[in-house]
Amino acid sequence: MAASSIKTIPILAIPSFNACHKLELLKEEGKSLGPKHQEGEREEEELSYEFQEMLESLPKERGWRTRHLYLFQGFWCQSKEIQAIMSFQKHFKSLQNDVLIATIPKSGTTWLKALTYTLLNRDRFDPVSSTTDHPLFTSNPHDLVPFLEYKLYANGDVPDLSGLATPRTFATHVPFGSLKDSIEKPGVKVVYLCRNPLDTFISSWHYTNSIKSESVSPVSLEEGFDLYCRGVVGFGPFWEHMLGYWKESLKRPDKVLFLRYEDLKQDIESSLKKLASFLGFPFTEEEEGKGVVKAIVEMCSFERLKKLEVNKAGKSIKNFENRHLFRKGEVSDWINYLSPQQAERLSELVDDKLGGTGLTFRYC
Ligand code: PAP
Repeated sequence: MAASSIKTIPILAIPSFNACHKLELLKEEGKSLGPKHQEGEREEEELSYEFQEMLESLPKERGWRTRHLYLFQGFWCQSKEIQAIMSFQKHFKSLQNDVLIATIPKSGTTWLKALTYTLLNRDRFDPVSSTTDHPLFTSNPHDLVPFLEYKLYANGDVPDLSGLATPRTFATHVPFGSLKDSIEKPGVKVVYLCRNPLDTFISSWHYTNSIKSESVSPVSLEEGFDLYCRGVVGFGPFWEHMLGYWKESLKRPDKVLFLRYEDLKQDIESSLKKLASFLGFPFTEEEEGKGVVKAIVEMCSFERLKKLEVNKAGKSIKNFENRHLFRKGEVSDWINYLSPQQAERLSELVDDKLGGTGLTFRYC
């Protein structure tokens, strides 16, 4: 299932006369898409005027990586992602047995993609005998399991997904409520990975400041913390994101598997076996005897992935450098950044929002 084999059909509307006219006016005013414009500004200016008008009708806040986050369908999102989400909601047709990996950013998406890809493709690419020829050694996990909104439907494209190997495996950061009909086909499985909000915040803060455009001022820890606690973070509020998938996993445990990053860190072999069984590809005794589980765990480990050339020097999502996806990979790094008061405020917020739902976290 080479992501590179996916063909895309551009469907960006040809600008109306009115829009073209506005473009000319902007050029005259010196506001055109010149090279002096930085990525963060360009992201919004590349959008059609009709779309920009729609954006203007949405509540907005300062963005972490781009100028603004917009409140779209009840969650905070960047403009380009909104365009892609609208395209995927309109055009994506799920097939029986599709697998969808869902996370809020910085919960361990890259790790879960690596594990899922390696386990689902173990007949084609034997993890035990693979030395250097496994796709995971030359491709970042984000290229093996593409995001609906960052890759497949980005820029208004409508991809032709008919030639993909099955089970087709995709990923999304979109909250459960906005997946709409895309997972309702029988046999479609959703795997949600969650991480304690204190570590997720610190990971998000580091990442967005590492990849943001120069035209967007850095988000200080205090400012980011305040935005995060107010729910203003990509695909947030985080508590609503988590609760959407959590409730669905309780209602339909055969459809939605709810995993926690901290549990994977504590016992990755058990978590991997649970994942394989949920997806309908359990490990046989023979495979376990041959060391397949251990081989997958090792291949997908933070230490192994971080050292690969593709993850040191390559670029995947939106052309951001892969190396930023492999920072520390630990539980409780928040202790090194948050004051006791901040930690208390965020834990109280988590208790307030998630208390009584049965969803709890380990922070250390
Ligand atoms: P994404 O949602 O933007 O794709 P995601 O992969 O969820 O990002 O987040 C990266 C985090 O997962 C990083 O956490 P940190 O900032 O606290 O270090 C990264 O280190 C961690 N991570 C990446 N790969 C692995 C892995 N194989 N095992 C454990 N953690 C990992």
